[in-house]
Amino acid sequence: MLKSDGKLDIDAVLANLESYRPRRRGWSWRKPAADATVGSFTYRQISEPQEQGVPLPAATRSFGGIDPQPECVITTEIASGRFEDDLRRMRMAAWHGADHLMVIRTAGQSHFDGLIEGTPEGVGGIPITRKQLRATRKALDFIEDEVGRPLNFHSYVSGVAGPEIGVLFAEEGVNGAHQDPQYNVLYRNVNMVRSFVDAAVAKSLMSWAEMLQIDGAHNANATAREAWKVMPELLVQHAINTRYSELIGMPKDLIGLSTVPPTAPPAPAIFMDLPYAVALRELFPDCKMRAQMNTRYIESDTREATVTHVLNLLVSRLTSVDVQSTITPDEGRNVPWHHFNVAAVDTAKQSLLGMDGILDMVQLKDEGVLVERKREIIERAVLFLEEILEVGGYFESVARGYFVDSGYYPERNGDGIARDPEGGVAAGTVIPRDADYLAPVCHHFGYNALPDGDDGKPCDSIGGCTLCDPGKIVYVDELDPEDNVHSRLEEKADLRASERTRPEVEWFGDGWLTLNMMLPAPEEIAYYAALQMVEKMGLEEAEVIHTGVMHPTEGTYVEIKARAPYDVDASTLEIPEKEEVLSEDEIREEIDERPMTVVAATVGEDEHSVGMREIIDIKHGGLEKFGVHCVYLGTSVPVDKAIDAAVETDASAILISTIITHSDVHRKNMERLDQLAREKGIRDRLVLVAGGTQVTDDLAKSAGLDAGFGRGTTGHDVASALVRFRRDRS
Ligand code: Z97
Repeated sequence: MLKSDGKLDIDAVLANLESYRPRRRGWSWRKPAADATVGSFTYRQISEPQEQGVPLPAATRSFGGIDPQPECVITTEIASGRFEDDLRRMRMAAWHGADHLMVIRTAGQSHFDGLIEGTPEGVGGIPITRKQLRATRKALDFIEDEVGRPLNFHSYVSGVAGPEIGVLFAEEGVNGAHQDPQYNVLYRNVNMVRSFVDAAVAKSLMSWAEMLQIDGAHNANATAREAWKVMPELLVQHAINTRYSELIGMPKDLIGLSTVPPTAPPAPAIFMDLPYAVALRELFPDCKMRAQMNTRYIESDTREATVTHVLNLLVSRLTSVDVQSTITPDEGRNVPWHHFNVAAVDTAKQSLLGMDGILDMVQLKDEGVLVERKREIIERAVLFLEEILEVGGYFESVARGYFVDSGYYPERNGDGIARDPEGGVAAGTVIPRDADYLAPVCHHFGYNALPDGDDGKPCDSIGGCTLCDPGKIVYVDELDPEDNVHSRLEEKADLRASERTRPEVEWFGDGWLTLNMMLPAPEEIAYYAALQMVEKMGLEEAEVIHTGVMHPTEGTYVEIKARAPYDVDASTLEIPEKEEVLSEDEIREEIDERPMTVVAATVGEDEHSVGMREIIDIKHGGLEKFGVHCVYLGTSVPVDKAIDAAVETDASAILISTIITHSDVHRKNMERLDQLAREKGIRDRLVLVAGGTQVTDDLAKSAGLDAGFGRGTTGHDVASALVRFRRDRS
């Protein structure tokens, strides 16, 4: 059994996979919310809520933990390279609001010319296999029960094994896939005839399986020397794949266009990208838009990548988006890590919610530069298509290197990707079907012999195919005795079974951690100094993953990844019991009903006032914010004055603050406060609290006070404690 309150039980996922069947097929969209009001806010573009999840940080602290979900699907791209770790990453991302789990193989699937079994890790990652598809879909069933909404599982149909992958995906309930024959031709040098024939088969199967298709146009911006110049070509690539898919019978609402804005910082991004986005939507009004940020210029700076992502989200909100992709903000390092997957999902969620309803307030102009630029891009694309027809068609135009040329069409620089229609991987492997040809499954594309005189299904003659009768699917488990999921799990079996914990960024307990530091040195010195420092910390395999120049001589920000060769035994930790902090609303309501006055002072001969002001002033979220009436006496206040003021104002608490600690003066002041309150006979009705950098709760209590607050305390913490104390006493 999989347990909701514990870690994902990988062994339970792997058990009985031979009898696992996916519980549905096809893509799922989010359902518009029945109630548009969530907590204090009303939205215009949200969907039904999740049952469980992790809200945005501010929502947790200040808005009662609400977690509104935008109306469009949010993608996370998973690429840990080990499917057993992908599952955990999917769970984390789903809890933050991702419902499209897109698995990238770190090994190019296109390089495999057939299907393999098991879950071999091989060189650089795990290829597509039935076992890992099943395990993933099974884990997703469990995770979707946890979050209370459908989760879409997505992968890629590419390479000369494309038709086999199409069948496999249809059999195993995969919900979405990239499929675009142009990708194979241009980037994987698969023979063009073979690639288009294979695509017809794969698209036909995907249509039966009701999978959402995403095309490959975006690879042109990722590859082009100057990404923004490929705008006309992008429209052409979308058009070719969309029309081809339609002709094969794919419904338009399952055809997703991979729309990627062609610019990145420091370009005037919206000015250039918005006309492109408007053009795309105008040309393909019935298709779905899958929006992804531009990755062509992504560097190791996560801040920069995040802004690029947010600008893309603005385009999404100003036009329309059905699926919002979330390239992880560390894509530039080629290692998208767990916490960055989650960060990117949160960026999308936050931005989409933040721009909720924007088009109810602003309108895109239907005249002027937006329209002119849109028209210009479309005209260039139409001219491109006309030229393709003139020279004899798509194959000939690829042969001439028309695609991914660095010129802004009709300009050409002659550096496009040229492929030979007679060449490439698997050239000459397409042959006509015989009259009695029987495809391995129904819903194969093209001619498929029917039993004589029968108008049933082709597979009737063999008593059903694996799509019509899944009982016929043959499940083959791990074949390699060494390179398999069980041996990988075995390596970490001790750690999994123990209470020990190690950092990780990619795989369970891999020991990797990231560190950041700011060094007052030029970049080169900072680089090497940082490495030496990390070595002194006892970390291993240190590598600088990012440097940011603050000023050529004044300072450099450095990010490092390194491996911790040790772990911590959780059972040895002494974790202090945490006092639960009341919510802001609860405190405010209570103070509203029963007003509270407190006296506050920095006592003794101490002129520090900042800490105390932070705790009481409304500006910094102090006690005043909750409606507490604060009588602030100032600095260097004698302790007896604080007591007198409390009597005069009928205060329910005294807050004293001391920073100076020589001769233990902070402790003596606390003891004196308690003692004076007793002498006056008012100790019972007063809550006495001390604060300061050297104060701890234990110290204050041992000095006779009710509570002590040290570094990091907020007004919210103190307000919560005061309300609780007053409740206990009444
Ligand atoms: C995305 N960020 O989300 P191979 N077919 C098409 C593709 O675009 C791809 C493959 C197959 C990107 C990441 C990059 N694209 C994905 C149309 C990959 C996979 O099996 O690795 O050769 O190709 O779109």
